[in-house]
Amino acid sequence: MVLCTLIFAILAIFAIAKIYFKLTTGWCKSQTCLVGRTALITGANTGIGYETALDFAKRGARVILACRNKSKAEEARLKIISETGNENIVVKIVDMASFDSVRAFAKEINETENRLDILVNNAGILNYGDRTSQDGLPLLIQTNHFSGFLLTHLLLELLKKSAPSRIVNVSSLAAGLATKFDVNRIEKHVSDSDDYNNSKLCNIYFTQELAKKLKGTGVTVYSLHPGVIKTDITNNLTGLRKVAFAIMMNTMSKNPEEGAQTTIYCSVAKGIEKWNGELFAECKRIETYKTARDEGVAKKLWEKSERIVKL
Ligand SMILES: NC(=O)c1ccc[n+]([C@@H]2O[C@H](COP(=O)([O-])OP(=O)(O)OC[C@H]3O[C@@H](n4cnc5c(N)ncnc54)[C@H](OP(=O)(O)O)[C@@H]3O)[C@@H](O)[C@H]2O)c1
Ligand SMILES: *[C@@H]1O[C@H](CO)[C@@H](O)[C@H](O)[C@H]1NC(C)=O
Ligand SMILES: *[C@@H]1O[C@H](CO)[C@@H](O)[C@H](O)[C@H]1NC(C)=O
Ligand SMILES: *[C@@H]1O[C@H](CO)[C@@H](O)[C@H](O)[C@H]1NC(C)=O
Ligand SMILES: *[C@@H]1O[C@H](CO)[C@@H](O)[C@H](O)[C@H]1NC(C)=O
Ligand SMILES: *[C@H]1O[C@H](CO)[C@@H](O)[C@H](O)[C@H]1NC(C)=O
Repeated sequence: MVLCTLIFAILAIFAIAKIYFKLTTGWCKSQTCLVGRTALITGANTGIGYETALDFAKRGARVILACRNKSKAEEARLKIISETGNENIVVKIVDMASFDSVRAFAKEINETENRLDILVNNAGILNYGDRTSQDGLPLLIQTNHFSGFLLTHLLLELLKKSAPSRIVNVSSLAAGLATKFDVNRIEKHVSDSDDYNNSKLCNIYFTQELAKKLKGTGVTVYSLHPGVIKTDITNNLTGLRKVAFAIMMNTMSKNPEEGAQTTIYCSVAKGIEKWNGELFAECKRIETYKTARDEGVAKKLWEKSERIVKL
């Protein structure tokens, strides 16, 4: 009897949480048309990135799916074309775990595309153990921060040429939990969980500093936290973290379409330029996390990242 009541209570809490999250999900209502515009999304073959690409395709954009796996990306491309009728969808291969790959990719985009109106830095991983990349950095930090930093720099000229244009950086709630972030040690592995949180804090700091540097160019930049979304990102977890995330993902989480709304909002909503450099959630600007308020750290992270990616 007691057990039944307990189980019922737990289920009720999950149900209430789910309803709460459904009701508070922000939807991007912008009607912005993207005909004649080009958008590039990293990690666009699945999850939030796929839904973002699908939305841009519906708006008529030329959409570049920047992915590491050709067969997965081709499959996504065909799905988007069949769902939207927009045939202007292209696949370009980039591995965000390798600076060489990012450089080669950016070079090709710069040489072959006439314009770039929207860059969405979305690709990210949650768990890769303590693996080191071929560039000698923790794989997670490189994928989630340094490669996006490098890619954004290499595409800036094209973005400026296409102004008004936007850069959108998909961060996470986890950035707010990065209380032990040490900018002097960002290139060092701590633990999967710390590395993820730190990398997502880097996304926010990078956005702030970039916004300052881009003042007056017509290029604006935003970071956001998408919420908790059921995607492939937790596939690789093990042990307790797997169980914890599975419970979270299967109870209170959003679906990828819901999860993509704030990314879409930051990419297309009119009149948000006054919030250049700021953080968004549920299609609204929010106060940035306490962990992300040190301008000195933002500046230092920038300088350090420049050195590490060899700009
Ligand atoms: N899901 C959530 O609850 C949540 C919450 C907060 C923030 N986010 C952020 O949202 C973003 C998208 O995540 P998601 O949940 O949509 O995850 P996902 O379904 O796992 O998608 C991640 C995408 O990134 C790609 N990717 C990973 N490593 C890459 C690499 N080295 N080179 C190129 N592409 C790579 C993946 O490609 P493959 O398919 O080839 O692996 C995939 O397309 C991430 O930045 C994540 O941190 C997610
Ligand atoms: C790409 O994805 C497919 C389908 O999931 C998989 O079979 C293949 O091994 C992947 N290729 C690479 C190079 O990772
Ligand atoms: C991009 O291409 C232009 C010419 O199309 C060239 O002048 C410029 O140096 C290139 N920039 C980068 C970063 O490769
Ligand atoms: C999962 O993590 C292991 C290392 O822990 C790595 O070898 C593997 O490539 C990862 N796979 C995915 C899909 O993230
Ligand atoms: C990182 O963030 C997650 C939530 O995404 C949290 O559960 C975890 O405790 C944080 N890790 C650390 C080391 O603070
Ligand atoms: C922006 O966010 C994306 C996705 O999390 C990440 O891959 C990229 O490195 C970030 N860019 C910077 C410069 O932090």
